[in-house]
Amino acid sequence: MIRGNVSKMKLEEALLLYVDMIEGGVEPDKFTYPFVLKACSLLGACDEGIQVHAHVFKMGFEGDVFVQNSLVNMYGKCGAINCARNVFDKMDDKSVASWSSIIGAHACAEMWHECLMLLGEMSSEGRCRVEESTLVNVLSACTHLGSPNLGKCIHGILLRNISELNVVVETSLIDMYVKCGCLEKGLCVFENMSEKNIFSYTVMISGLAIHGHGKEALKVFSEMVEEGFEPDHVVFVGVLSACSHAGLVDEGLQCFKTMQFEQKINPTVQHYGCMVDLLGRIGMLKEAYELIKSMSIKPNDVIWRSLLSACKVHLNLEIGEIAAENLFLLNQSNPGDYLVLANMYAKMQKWDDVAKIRKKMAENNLAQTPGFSLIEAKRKVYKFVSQDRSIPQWNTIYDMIHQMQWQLKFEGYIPDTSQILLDVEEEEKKERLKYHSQKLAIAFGLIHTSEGSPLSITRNLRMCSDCHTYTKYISLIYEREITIRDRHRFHHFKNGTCSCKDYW
Ligand SMILES: *[C@@H]1O[C@H](CO)[C@@H](O)[C@H](O)[C@H]1NC(C)=O
Ligand SMILES: *[C@@H]1O[C@H](CO)[C@@H](O)[C@H](O)[C@H]1NC(C)=O
Ligand SMILES: *[C@@H]1O[C@H](CO)[C@@H](O)[C@H](O)[C@H]1NC(C)=O
Ligand SMILES: *[C@@H]1O[C@H](CO)[C@@H](O)[C@H](O)[C@H]1NC(C)=O
Ligand SMILES: CC(=O)N[C@H]1CO[C@H](CO)[C@@H](O)[C@@H]1O
Repeated sequence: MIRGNVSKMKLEEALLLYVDMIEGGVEPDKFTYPFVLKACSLLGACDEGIQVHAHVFKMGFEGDVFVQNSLVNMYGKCGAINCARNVFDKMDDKSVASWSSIIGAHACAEMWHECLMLLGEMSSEGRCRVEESTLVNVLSACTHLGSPNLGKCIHGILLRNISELNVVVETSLIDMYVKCGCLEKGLCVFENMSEKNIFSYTVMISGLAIHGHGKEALKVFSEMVEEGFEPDHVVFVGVLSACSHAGLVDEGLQCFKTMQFEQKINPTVQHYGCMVDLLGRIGMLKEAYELIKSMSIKPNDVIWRSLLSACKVHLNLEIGEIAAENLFLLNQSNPGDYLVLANMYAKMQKWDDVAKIRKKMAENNLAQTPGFSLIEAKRKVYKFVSQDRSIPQWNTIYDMIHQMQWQLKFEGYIPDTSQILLDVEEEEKKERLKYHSQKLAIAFGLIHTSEGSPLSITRNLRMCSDCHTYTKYISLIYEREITIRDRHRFHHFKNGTCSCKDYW
């Protein structure tokens, strides 16, 4: 009965049955506990789980591998990672399921490095047979760490070990590939799937969106509808953000209508966020502001932030100030927001206002987050911080930057100094622009990778428009494909153009 109730998700009832059983003097056996613990784990009931653990100990089942696995699972789901680890470390006979449980527990706690370490330990103990569920957890570790090479290894293990991958595993593979920058590989897995569900479509559509392939995302979406899947609100977030990343205004507006009036889905704050982004990027700032005013729910800080940054791109101080005011009512802790506004004032030469904002930041104890870029070369990851000249190979990088500068000038590149906030001479501004972290990373990449090989860079902040233009020229002059990932999306530079088509 306990098992039956657990499988029907009547979890509290299952626990009460267990209590009845104890009170009625019926002695549990080792088959009782996995179900009782599963109920605790699904309920996230850590305190009850600990009590059941005590019973397990008193009854003498603490050495049973099934009970131990259930304990590891339960502690993992409850977020008690140390307790999970304790049980696991004391196990004499670890089964495949035990490894799955402990890896799953670390995945729940978002301890991604540990997931990968455990997979390594597991295979070094000769446990080569792996469960799909374990690998799904490890795949999400790769996704979070942005490591496509490890992800490819896992894909290899899967292909060698499992004759037919199920739809859940394939969907995690797609998610891993697209988020690690390998869109082509993700598409390959997607197209090869024998069975797709709404999650696979959603993952593929959002993947195409972050890579700026709006038209393709819409194509996959219509394929999904033709296959008879009911689109839900999550898919629409993907579709709308695809339109926004690719500047497809008409399509985006159309989808937003379809969603509300045909699918009867009430827009959430995320849908509005995409629409504000879409209208804002293309310069329809009034329309974006009107949309916010018409919202049936309260706009959050994300929405105002996206309007503010659109106002910065299109230099509209009037709406920008409204956006900033509303934003600061909701959130005063993000230095980037102040800088966006200060930037607009700087562009308009309103240095007094710039100073006011700097003062406000100082009062709120907010410092500008330094921009950094990471680049992988020679199997190592190198970090570059903007304006940081204390790096070991500074001289070679300095020479390279100057060589690049010459070539760029020759091709017609003009530095865009409008983003520099300081009230200093034009020459000084140009000098600062040269040493943005992304440029340092590119210079390093050009020196230390073989000719023609692609460069892949991850950065913490959004790219400035000068770095964007600069990288387009570099991809043309040096014939390199350059992929830049920031917190929101990917930019693929090739032959002088960027996949974002300058909407970003
Ligand atoms: C759940 O437990 C109740 C008793 O509390 C029992 O009547 C019912 O049949 C159980 N449900 C299942 C699906 O086993
Ligand atoms: C696609 O599936 C076929 C057979 O089902 C297989 O031979 C091929 O290697 C798969 N391609 C990819 C990229 O997975
Ligand atoms: C403010 O914004 C930052 C950055 O987006 C976020 O991390 C933080 O949680 C927000 N704070 C509030 C109170 O919403
Ligand atoms: C690069 O772009 C130019 C036009 O901008 C085009 O003529 C040329 O064929 C492109 N080269 C490659 C390799 O795609
Ligand atoms: C059961 C099985 O096929 N196991 C294989 C899984 O993949 C690893 C790594 O390639 C092999 O060593 C195992 O033999």
